[in-house]
Amino acid sequence: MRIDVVSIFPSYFDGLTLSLLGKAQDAGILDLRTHDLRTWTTDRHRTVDDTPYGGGAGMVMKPEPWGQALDDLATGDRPTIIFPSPAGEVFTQATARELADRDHLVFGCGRYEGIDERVFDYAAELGEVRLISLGDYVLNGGEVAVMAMVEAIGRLIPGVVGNPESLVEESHEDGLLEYPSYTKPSVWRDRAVPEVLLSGNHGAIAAWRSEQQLERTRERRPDLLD
Ligand code: 6GU
Repeated sequence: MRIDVVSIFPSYFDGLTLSLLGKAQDAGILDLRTHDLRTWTTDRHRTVDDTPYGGGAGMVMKPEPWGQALDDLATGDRPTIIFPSPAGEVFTQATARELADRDHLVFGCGRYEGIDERVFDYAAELGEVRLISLGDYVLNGGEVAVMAMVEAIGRLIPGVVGNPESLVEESHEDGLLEYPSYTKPSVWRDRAVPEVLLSGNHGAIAAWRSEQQLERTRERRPDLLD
């Protein structure tokens, strides 16, 4: 899979060279390229923003650098073009699964009060456009949101996570929260590991874990059970 990320702070994404996603890039499974939006400016000050038409607080990202960037990165293969935005659809594990199936993703990180609206319309001529939010709170820009999305998507690409079985027993994969985990010692600071996990009875362990998943989901995330 190829992923392009356009940002005025490309060094945010240095962290994605660490750990499993770094290994996936070394192995050629993931081709992740980060780009500085200012590369596509033409003026001496490399300007990416301007005042909003109609007035109001803050600055708006100019359309021209984004147009040039998209022309260079969405070259005929009709990628999925994702703009992180608190005004977008909410990102879930289902979104991650859907996007992990694509060959080419382009992420455009907005800053300031946002990107000139015409950019989204133009991008739709080059690929499938998605505005995606991490949730109902506001970040200063799309970079941190894109890091989260790239990690959630990247780990679903076959071969990125060494043991594919560890993918299926996680929170959200079956619509429920994950069951609790324990390791040695069996008693720690007067707290014992639940007896059933030491029993060797695999049927009883599976039943206990399912019960724990349901109970936790009911308690912490009742919205997932609706
Ligand atoms: Cl995707 N962007 C910004 N700026 N804020 C957010 C977000 C995205 N998701 C939640 N808050």
